[in-house]
Amino acid sequence: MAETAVKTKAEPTTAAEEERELTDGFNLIIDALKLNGLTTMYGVPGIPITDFGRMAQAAGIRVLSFRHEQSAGYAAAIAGFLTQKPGVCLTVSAPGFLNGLTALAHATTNCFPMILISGSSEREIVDLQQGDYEEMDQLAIAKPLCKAAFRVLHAQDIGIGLARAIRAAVSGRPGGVYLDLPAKLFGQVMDAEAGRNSLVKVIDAAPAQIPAPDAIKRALDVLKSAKKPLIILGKGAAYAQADDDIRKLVEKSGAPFLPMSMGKGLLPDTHPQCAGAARSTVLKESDVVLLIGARLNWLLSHGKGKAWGEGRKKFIQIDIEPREMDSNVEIVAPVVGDIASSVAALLDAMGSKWAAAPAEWTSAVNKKREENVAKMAPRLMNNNSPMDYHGALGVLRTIVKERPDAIFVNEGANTLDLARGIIDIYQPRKRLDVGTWGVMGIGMGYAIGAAVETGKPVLAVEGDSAFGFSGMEIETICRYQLPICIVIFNNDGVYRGTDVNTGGDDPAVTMFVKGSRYDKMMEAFGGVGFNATSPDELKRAVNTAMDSGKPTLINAVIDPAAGSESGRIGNLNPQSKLKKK
Ligand code: ADP
Ligand code: TPW
Repeated sequence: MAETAVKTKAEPTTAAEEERELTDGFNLIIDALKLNGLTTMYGVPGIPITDFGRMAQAAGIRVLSFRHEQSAGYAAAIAGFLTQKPGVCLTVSAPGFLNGLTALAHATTNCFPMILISGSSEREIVDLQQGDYEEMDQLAIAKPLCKAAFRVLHAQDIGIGLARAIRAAVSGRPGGVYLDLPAKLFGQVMDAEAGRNSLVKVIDAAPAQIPAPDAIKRALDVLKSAKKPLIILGKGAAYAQADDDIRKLVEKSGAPFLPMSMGKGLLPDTHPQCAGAARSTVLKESDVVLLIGARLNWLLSHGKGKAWGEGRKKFIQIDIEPREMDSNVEIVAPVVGDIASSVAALLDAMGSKWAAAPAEWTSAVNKKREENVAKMAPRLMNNNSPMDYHGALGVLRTIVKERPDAIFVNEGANTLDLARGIIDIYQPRKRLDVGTWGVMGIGMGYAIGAAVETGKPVLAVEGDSAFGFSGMEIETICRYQLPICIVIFNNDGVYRGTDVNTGGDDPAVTMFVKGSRYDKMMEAFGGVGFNATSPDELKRAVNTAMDSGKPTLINAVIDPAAGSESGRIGNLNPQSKLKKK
């Protein structure tokens, strides 16, 4: 492509040039996105991307405008998880970019493919730090927080720039990619045919990574030697969309399986091999553990210590990222490959005569599971008012059972931890939550992204604090008329609503306005609001919402004394050894 074919919008065109068909940065970005099947964007408009959003919309791209970039970014992140295509978030420069960056970092941490596209200020001014409108060296700031970051300066490089972003996001371990588009780029004019020729349709963006036959043999030798095998299914396994083979592998092995939070539903939580209700037993007592798309990070107590019975386990790990192996403890059988190829290879090599896990082990796990389920059952049936978590979650559990293809979004502390344990999930990728960082604020972005990408109804169960991080997006939900039902577990505060300030008249640090009516917020935007004070009322309200498909928010009044500090992870709070004042 000759340099002379590129002009900025401001430069006059010659008569000969006017004869030619021309294109510009705006159109080339749109064409490049469409060529690669990226037909949905989540963002917030403003200089320099407002017209770009309008033009994209006019060209048939679905552009969902949010009230805050962080929520738009979370929508894009979960779109990536659900579709295996990078979710696209579009923001303005500096502050908009920074708002979106949290979500990009979150996507990277959770291994979700996403592209954050931000407009940026004039390079010449930014580099000399002369104080441009929303000046910021965005590329430099994004780099350490994402998987890859690129800037496109010339219209003829848009095709390659987007191709690089797509490949970086989805190949290998998926993650977040930043694409910096300076304001000037949008208006750059070039010959239309040359423009078309400069676009790239990415072929085989996430190539299969076939595991080595030796690695498969080693893994099966270790698995065969197990007396007490356990399979852990992480969100990488859910992402991989190898659902049938994963199910076959688990069933053929006969081993108990433990789903991580977003791995729930790969096999139903009610499957006879599911050890979710015997979690601590299987972690402690297993001797061989097969990890599929799950990291041995804090969520699995780093694979060692008390939670794992202090003993040394043999770990087999399937992961696309070679450096994940031995990250916390020794992996005796690393299987480096993509999950679909690896699970298929394992199944193939297991053949038809694979001996299922020893019955002594599986029946011991079943017994424990049944005991724990029976212990919990009566608590889930209480109709107390104000509600406790178990009473409220008991009815939601039945509703999810009756509507297994609804997507369940979940955040909070007690609201998260208890719902994870109590609410069974029946299909893959139906439970979306706070992920590796335990981040509050994903709720409305995830709900919107999930509804838009899948067309399925969404049930979002939110702590009142958690909801507050993205609450304004209920206007977005009403504007696009999405089939989302939000249930807020309102216990008047963060964790609980009973904290007292021992040093003055200000409310305690974890307290909110007592008796708030979040349902009224929804009504303000034309959505449906309910106030539910008992499990019976909650059940009626959720069923009405799910039947209608109308944007609905239910304020579920929870006993302020019901929760515990930080839910299940209170032990991570540092404690002062000094006497409290
Ligand atoms: P969880 O929090 O559910 O335990 P993690 O996010 O810790 O799950 O782990 C997901 C893992 O899955 C990551 O290590 C990532 O590299 C891996 N992964 C993601 N997609 C694939 C894939 N298609 N094939 C193989 N591994 C994958
Ligand atoms: C971005 C810290 C973890 S959980 C939580 C906070 C503020 C809210 C818990 O209260 P909630 O739920 O939602 O009312 P419940 O059921 O216990 O009453 N900022 C970010 N992420 C995190 N994780 C926090 C703060 C936190």
